[in-house]
Amino acid sequence: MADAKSKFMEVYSILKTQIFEDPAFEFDSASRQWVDSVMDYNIPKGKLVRGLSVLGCYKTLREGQELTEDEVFLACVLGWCIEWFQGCALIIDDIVDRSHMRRGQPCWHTLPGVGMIAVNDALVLRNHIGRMLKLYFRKKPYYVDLVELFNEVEFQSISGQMIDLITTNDKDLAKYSLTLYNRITEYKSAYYSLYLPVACALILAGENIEDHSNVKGILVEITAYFQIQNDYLDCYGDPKVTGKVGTDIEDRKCSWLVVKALELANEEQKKLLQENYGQQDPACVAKVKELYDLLDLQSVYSMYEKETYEKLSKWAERHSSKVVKGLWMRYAEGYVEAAR
Ligand code: DMA
Ligand code: MG
Ligand code: MG
Ligand code: MG
Repeated sequence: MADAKSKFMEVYSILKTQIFEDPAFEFDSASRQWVDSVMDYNIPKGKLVRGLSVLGCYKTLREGQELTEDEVFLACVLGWCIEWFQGCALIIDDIVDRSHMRRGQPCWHTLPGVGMIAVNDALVLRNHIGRMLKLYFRKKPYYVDLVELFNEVEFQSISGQMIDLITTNDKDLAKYSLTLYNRITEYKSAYYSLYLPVACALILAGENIEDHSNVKGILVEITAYFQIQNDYLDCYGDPKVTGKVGTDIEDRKCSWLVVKALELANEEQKKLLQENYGQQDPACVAKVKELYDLLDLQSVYSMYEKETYEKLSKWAERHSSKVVKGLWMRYAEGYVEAAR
């Protein structure tokens, strides 16, 4: 694992060098330095679980066969394309969620001299992906499949982000339900976080991803487990551990916690939520948190977490796709969702 990580980091440096040599740009030193900081600040500082999973899944699929140097390299390139996508998505997510901390450092858009340039920086990162795919995969028979995969997954993620955001315009919390919650989670997180690494590995292994649509169901369930953890930590996590400060209550997010609170609350408590949820005022946020405590949401979450962990472990163990089992173990072991 440590080995895989250092190999992965080596490939990061190579990719950066290639980006600077891109014939489409004549980088002067200021723009070169800018792009360099955009990448270093926003891409390699997470847990890299998604990126590393491509190589992990690919190895599982090629069980028994040693991968060549070149195969390992290409798997790392695709892993980095996912991390690049994540870097881009998080820059935008932190702007629209009005967040200030990410991965233990101030969010990119809050830095002096960055501000709303961050919007364009996110687009720059997204466009690097197309250039990397072209550079390393243009001549492969599966090139079109890869490009389409990244396009499709991007569309699903930004659509999920859109639903996550426009839901908060609704002043009536009555519409916040587990069904809506699951829909948001599936689109904003599942496809790029879990399906994308698996699909990249399948394509590298010469498989047709259309033949593996049976992995989607369990990947969506696993994502729900991690997104619920993410929502829980938004309120109850220690910023020193999660690397960020939550904003879900202020942002009126359709978070798992508020959905549970609405399920458990009596009429008076629902009224309190209606009046205080989604307000920037710290006094309102405190009232919401008090209600969460009164409803003992920490225990409700613990129970959900334990049951679901067991359920998913059994399900993944029995799943017909060996990749699913490996992926579940990798994510469940080394993964603090909050660190993204
Ligand atoms: C959105 O979920 C995730 C992305 C990037 C598609 P979120 O806003 O809850 O994520 P986070 O808690 O990490 O800001
Ligand atoms: Mg966010
Ligand atoms: Mg968000
Ligand atoms: Mg969150």
